[in-house]
Amino acid sequence: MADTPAMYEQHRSKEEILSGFTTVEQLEADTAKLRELACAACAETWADRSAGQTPHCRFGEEGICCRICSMGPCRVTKKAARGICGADEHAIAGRHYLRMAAAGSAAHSDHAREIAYVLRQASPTGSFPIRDEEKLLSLAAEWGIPAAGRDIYDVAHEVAEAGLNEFGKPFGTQRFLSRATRERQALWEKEGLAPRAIDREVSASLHMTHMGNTAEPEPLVRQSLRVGLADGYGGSMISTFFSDILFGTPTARASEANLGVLEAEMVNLIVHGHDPVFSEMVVLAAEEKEMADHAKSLGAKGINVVGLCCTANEVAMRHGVRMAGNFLQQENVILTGAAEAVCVDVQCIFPALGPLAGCFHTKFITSSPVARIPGSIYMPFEPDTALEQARAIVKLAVENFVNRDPAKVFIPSHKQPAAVGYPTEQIIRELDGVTNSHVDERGSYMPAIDSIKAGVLRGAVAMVGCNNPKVRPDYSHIEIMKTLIRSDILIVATGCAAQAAAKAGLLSKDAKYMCGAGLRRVCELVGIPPVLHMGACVDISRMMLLVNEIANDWGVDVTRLPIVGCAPEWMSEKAVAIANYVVATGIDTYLGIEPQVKGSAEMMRLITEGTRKITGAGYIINTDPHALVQAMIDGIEQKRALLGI
Ligand code: SF4
Ligand code: MSK
Repeated sequence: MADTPAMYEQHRSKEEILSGFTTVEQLEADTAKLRELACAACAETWADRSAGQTPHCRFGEEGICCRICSMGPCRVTKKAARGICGADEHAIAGRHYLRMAAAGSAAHSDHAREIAYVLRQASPTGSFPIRDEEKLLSLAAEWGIPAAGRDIYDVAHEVAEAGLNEFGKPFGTQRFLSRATRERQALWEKEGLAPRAIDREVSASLHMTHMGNTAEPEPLVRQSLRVGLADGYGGSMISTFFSDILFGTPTARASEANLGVLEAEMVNLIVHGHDPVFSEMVVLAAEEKEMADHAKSLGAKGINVVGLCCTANEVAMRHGVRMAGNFLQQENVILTGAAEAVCVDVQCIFPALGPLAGCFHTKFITSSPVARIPGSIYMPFEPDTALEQARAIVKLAVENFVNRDPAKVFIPSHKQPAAVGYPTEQIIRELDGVTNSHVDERGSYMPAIDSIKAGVLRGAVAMVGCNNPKVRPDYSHIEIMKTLIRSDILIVATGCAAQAAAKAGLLSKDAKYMCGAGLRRVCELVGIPPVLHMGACVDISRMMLLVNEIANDWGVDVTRLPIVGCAPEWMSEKAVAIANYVVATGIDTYLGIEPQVKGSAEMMRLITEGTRKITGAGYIINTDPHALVQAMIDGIEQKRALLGI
């Protein structure tokens, strides 16, 4: 693997190492070149369409346009302060905000449900055996499901059913709430935020926002927190646990990132989306010798599977599969002219990929009834026949190699080494390697806590979220992360934020040379990069486990920890659900894109200050990344001062 700092240190100076990191300007130059090729191929990209959509409609931007019923659409203006039914700007913006949170929670949770059904069908001889028995048995014990003397698959099926019941159970709240600190659980109970069945919370959100229902903003914000929690401690957490049971809990491993991972002489097959059930099978099928032989018989040197967006995170942290990029890089992959197939499952897939693939030889394959896209080859993926279907997809890609037009190929050379796969279990393992002190049998975060108390580390930031054309793509992510690590603040990252870090080299262990002296010492002692890759966007649930466990080990409430969240380039409804469960967990959340509620002063007050009275945390919003990161550092220092450290 390329990420061997000791080797670099022998041969290269710190300056040489630092000059090898890919800059945002280099990323932008690669994209500009690919856009020229798009023009030549008569294709358009998100940048063209974004120009066509700018300036955005002010009413939509501020959240004060309502089309919830057919008396509308109604817009709030100086002349008309209320919609036809009498809803004011606070009701309209509040309802939209809750609907975004509910849709995000539904998306993550439906992804989880699919995985639960696959676990329900797991068998030792089928496409989906159990790969992490230990995690299965510990979850069975946690959920009171007997395992002694039983076939492991019987246990797995009962755990899957228990998980499925979390979606629609008529009584009680989410099982995984018990993973939060006792203080949080009590607070959620007291404030009426503890989420009931996942589907119930999504459904209740849609009901509340139906015409003629809640018009008061605070209950809408409270329900946003609750439906967010149904995602964070329901859908997303179920997805993460069940994926680990089925595909193995990730461990630290080497990967590489950016468009330079595409290979000119190989069949390039790109997996994109979120659901590991699909991408795991494609990765396995592509590893079969017959497939490689077939590729060679057609003149390719082999098959190169790479990931995009959150699928990249999933397959990188379980297989070391390399990562071609994040959300706004999805079109670039096709524009290289070297993508034989782009196979997608669900979420964050541009419908633009259909027509774009048509300008090149690329086969664009959709696999889920949830994401049907014009211009694609639709191959609905079934767990029973998953491996055969994955083989068919790989074969399609391989046989498309001969259709590649060498005159259209341009693969930018930039790529960076990345150490990926740091779930809580791996972080604990790394810390246990430094000390023998144990709080309990799972190991301890005390080395990290002690470093924070001593000021060697000032704190930690969870960097999450997407790209958004409203800001310079990846610039906010990368600038903010570089400033944080320079300031001795450790980062955990997921989703497209983690991909941005990977493209800039911040997931490599060499990134310690960009850190302040304290963080660099920790990185060297523990043997970790300064930005720890925790997975896909559903894996923000892993971050919640981490923060709650740290709070327990430290013995303080989550709100008092010098730990914050940041989504500088967020765009999706899932991000709204996430931001709500992060705030509900007591973690201040710094946003670089304004939520679309600006037209309501009351909603702005509620999401920045009002939630503080309920959960102890809120949003801090600033579209200038430099101001945002400074606010974050100030916020962390303020929390340190309150702790007296
Ligand atoms: Fe207009 Fe009220 Fe209908 Fe919304 S719910 S479209 S504000 S009449
Ligand atoms: S893929 S939700 S753009 S992180 Fe999870 Fe990236 Fe955001 Fe999609």
